Amino acid sequence: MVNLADYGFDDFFRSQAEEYKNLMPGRVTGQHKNSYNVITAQGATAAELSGRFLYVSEKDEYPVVGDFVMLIHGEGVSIIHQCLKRKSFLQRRQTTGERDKGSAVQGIAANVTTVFICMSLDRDFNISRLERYLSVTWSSNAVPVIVLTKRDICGDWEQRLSETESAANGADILVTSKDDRETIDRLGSHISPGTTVVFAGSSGVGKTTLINALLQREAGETKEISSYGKGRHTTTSRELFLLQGGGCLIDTPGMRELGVDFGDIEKTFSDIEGLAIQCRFRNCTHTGEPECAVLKSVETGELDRRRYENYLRLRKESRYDGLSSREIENEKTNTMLKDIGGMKNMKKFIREKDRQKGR
Ligand SMILES: Nc1nc2c(ncn2[C@@H]2O[C@H](COP(=O)(O)OP(=O)(O)OP(=O)(O)O)[C@@H](O)[C@H]2O)c(=O)[nH]1
Ligand SMILES: [Mg+2]
Ligand SMILES: [Zn+2]
Repeated sequence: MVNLADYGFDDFFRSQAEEYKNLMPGRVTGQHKNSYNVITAQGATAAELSGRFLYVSEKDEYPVVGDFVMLIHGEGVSIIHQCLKRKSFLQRRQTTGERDKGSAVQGIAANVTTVFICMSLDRDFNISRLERYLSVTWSSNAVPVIVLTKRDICGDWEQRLSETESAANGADILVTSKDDRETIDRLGSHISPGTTVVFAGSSGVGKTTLINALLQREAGETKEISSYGKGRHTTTSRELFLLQGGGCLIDTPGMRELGVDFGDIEKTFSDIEGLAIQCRFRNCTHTGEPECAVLKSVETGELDRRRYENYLRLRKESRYDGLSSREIENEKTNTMLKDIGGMKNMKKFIREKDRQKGR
């Protein structure tokens, strides 16, 4: 018998589940192309979405690892009929190259308490990417913890730690090394019963290695790597594990790029937002207006230029953020017009159409 409470099934989910008298609750532990692995009180089962669910739901409403679902337990395959409301939802925007392949956003994990943002202290180290991960995490409703890995093979790790501290903006930072048990235990102390921690970060930074160490097991494939981010992903799917002392861990394949549509830029860059209060204009964009407190801080060196530029970059990517629905529509129209060659061309195009219609 499995106690679903160990998997984080609490009153929030229980009260939702009570509305479905004939269905059994379970948590998604694995996700494949057309099927899921789900853990229920009766044990692990393979499951598929019901025809009705597929019919009435949008793709981004489909369950992901970490979701609590309501199903009918079958002999072979169980059938999922409902996905319960989420406490948190970590999702990424697909980058431009991927966009045409499917929906614009992709769910990574649901009902996550903490995101361990894993970054290696050697070649993978990149503060701008960290700020990206922080933004996406803050907007998911989970709390970020920065995990710097591979301390053993980085000589000047203290320098990199202090760079990380200046970008963390309040998030906890842990430094680890796979063979240093003390650092692994410190990681474990951030995981408590009932919580769910997802390990995110580039391929090869050591996510699975850390999970194996925490689970004290050999399973979960890791691979020696010679190059980063070249598509040599060792972990190929997301998977949820139960930790002995309580708590759930989710392993994910490294992401090559992380778009920030839902990025909560304000929280990651609250220092810049704080400065902005002193700008002369309330709607200052900090890109050249007179008496701009942000630009002034960049000039005096108080605000790191790299951080300022990354802020502008991320803000531009997530420009729909914080706009009213009407403003979003306007924004999209402007982008569309820009895409086909600007307003002038659009007018020319309309005139040409009118001419053809003989107006
Ligand atoms: N020197 C050193 N090597 C490490 C450390 N942690 C992991 N590695 C090595 O880094 C390589 C990649 O580790 P993985 O755990 O597979 O990395 P991953 O983040 O799970 O990668 P993906 O599954 O592709 O996303 C393996 O060869 C590990 O042995 C560490 O602390 N120190
Ligand atoms: Mg892995
Ligand atoms: Zn300004």
